[in-house]
Amino acid sequence: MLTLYGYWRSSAAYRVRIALNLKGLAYRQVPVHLVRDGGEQHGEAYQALNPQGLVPLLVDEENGGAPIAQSLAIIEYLEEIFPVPAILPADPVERAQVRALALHLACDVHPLNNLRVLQYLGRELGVDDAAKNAWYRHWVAAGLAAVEQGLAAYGDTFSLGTRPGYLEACLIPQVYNARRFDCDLDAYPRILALTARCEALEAFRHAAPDAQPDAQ
Ligand SMILES: N[C@@H](CCC(=O)N[C@@H](CS)C(=O)NCC(=O)O)C(=O)O
Repeated sequence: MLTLYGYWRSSAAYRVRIALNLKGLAYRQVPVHLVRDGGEQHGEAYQALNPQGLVPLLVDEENGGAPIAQSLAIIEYLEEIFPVPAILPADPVERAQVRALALHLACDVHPLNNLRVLQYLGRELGVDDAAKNAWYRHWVAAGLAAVEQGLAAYGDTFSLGTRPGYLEACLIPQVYNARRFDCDLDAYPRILALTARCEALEAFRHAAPDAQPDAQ
């Protein structure tokens, strides 16, 4: 049994839910409330599982049950253990290009806008909400502009041709975040079109934040 510790609005957990669904894997969810009581991710029970204090976290009972943190480590683990259907391209160059776009979102954009970073800006540095939103939108715009250029390679389809995969698992949660913070996305027609194609698919609909059992 696969168990995913996550939070409905966590875009990193959303990536993993998409990957699990694209692979058709059944999984159990354990919600970790990131806000209530200061955040369950900081509590003793969760810290014992994941000292990084972040979601998602995956536990695969069939494979020893050792907790695996970090969404991309989890997704790559799933790709290794459940290789069919693959979510990365077979060609090494194409695979590296997909990873490069996904990593740009996951490593260069998302961490700057994560909950604890925004909390630090507000609580420790006294940054007001307007300035925090400007910060947020600045980094999203920089990241999405680069990804928009990168998507030119994929035409009007998906990163795997007829179907979405790793790239879309990272992109669609970032778009969800951007919309949540009212970022203007008009400058990214390829991203919007790809997002619409993905959002029509069951794997993405079932992974969406509002469809999660802990959604509020
Ligand atoms: N690089 C990590 C990022 C994980 C992450 O930032 N998770 C957020 C939710 S999207 C979180 O747990 N935030 C809790 C906090 O900031 O206190 C990954 O890809 O898993």
